[in-house]
Amino acid sequence: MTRFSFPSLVRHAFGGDKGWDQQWAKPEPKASYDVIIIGAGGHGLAAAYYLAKEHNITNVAVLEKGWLGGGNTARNTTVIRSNYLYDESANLYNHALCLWEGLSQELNYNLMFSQRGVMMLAHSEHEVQLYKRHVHANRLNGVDNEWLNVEQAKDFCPPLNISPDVRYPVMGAALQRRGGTARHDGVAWGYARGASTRGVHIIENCEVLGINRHADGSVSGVETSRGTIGASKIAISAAAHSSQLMNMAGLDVPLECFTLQALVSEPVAPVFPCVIASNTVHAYISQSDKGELVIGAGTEQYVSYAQRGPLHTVEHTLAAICEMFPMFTRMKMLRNWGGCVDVTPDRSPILGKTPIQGLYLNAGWGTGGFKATPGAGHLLAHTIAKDAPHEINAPFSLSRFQTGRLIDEAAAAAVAH
Ligand code: FAD
Ligand code: PYC
Repeated sequence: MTRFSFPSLVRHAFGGDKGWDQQWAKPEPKASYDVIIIGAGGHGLAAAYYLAKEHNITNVAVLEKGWLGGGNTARNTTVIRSNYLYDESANLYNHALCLWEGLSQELNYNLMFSQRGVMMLAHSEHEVQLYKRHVHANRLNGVDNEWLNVEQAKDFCPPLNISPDVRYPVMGAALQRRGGTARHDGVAWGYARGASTRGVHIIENCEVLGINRHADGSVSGVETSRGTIGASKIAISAAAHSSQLMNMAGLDVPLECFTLQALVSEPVAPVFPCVIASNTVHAYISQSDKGELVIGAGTEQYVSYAQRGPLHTVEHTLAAICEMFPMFTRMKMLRNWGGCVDVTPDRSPILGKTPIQGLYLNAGWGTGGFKATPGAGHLLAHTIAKDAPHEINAPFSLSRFQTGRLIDEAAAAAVAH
């Protein structure tokens, strides 16, 4: 019988004896590909993986200006849920959640996906009504969500302070038990390995500087820091930089960027069983498998590409966390950072074709695109392969900002803004 030691099992789960960045090939760019995906975040890599796996399109390059998975994929707080209000969004995010549920097995990569439950706190009568509305709408869409009274919320998360004497007492909570967390970089690495083994070229340190077009307007390739590369299909999946790339193709898009901050504490023994978000006090929290408390703030109120934010926002968030969970008052924080998130006017993403033949856009995921990673990649791959959106992402077209058929999900964010 083969015997595995614990370290060897862990090594196996993360790709055997190879270092994390040796698990995919590092080819030189070719002169041309069938498909170019701009941005090797989780979304771009997932799209490449599904193009190869489900559509047999393997002559694909993923171009990344930095290193793989170093964008918002590396900066997010890994909250996964699908409790969005409208039918279109419930379908979209639930599609992603269903993919998450089998993804470690599919990629043979331990994504540490943990359905520990996401609880969203209500602190006012308005929020009670709002979250109850979400619960009913979700259940009609087959998305699990349940309303908890104050004592039930405390039972689910014992560290929660339910005293009526705090500034914003907890009045109840909406709980999605299938929600949870995953290892953020593992997702990028798992998809990268899966795509690379199927022949996809992942090319790091390759910044796209221009988008070339034929005389008939269709795309012909890109100018990059490593030379010109041809392709008849190009997908922009570059999060906060997507609008700049769309500008290179001559199109303006309704996207604005804001800084979103997060921080982690020193690691401690398991004390926090779930994910909790509170929009009213601008804070959310979970505990990683390493033991760190993972804490996030609300979005900054000014437009910026900065990947850092002001300290007073974080101080405000920590004050709120200490009031909700007094046992954390003396925790030490290890590090804090910011990411730049791209936001649409209706707070829903854009995922589909553009007016330019051969150009596809996946952007506008704002504060909530990590949870969507498998779904966004899957649907982007479908859209590229068929040159038409899947029925799930059809409502998320760029043209909705002309037709006015918006999907207003501002209230569904777990992040205050
Ligand atoms: P990215 O990972 O940013 O990938 C885009 C890539 O494109 C980058 O690697 C970038 O370098 C590359 N790129 C850009 N321009 C170019 C160019 N010109 N040429 C080549 N490459 C280029 N979402 C959740 O669902 N749950 C959360 O808990 C959550 N928490 C968050 C917390 C913070 C602090 C932040 C900042 C975001 C959070 N998000 C969360 C949002 C989530 O991180 C993003 O929506 C998601 O990671 C987007 O993935 P992506 O693959 O599209 O983007
Ligand atoms: O979309 O659930 C979310 C989220 C939580 C924290 C940041 N984004």
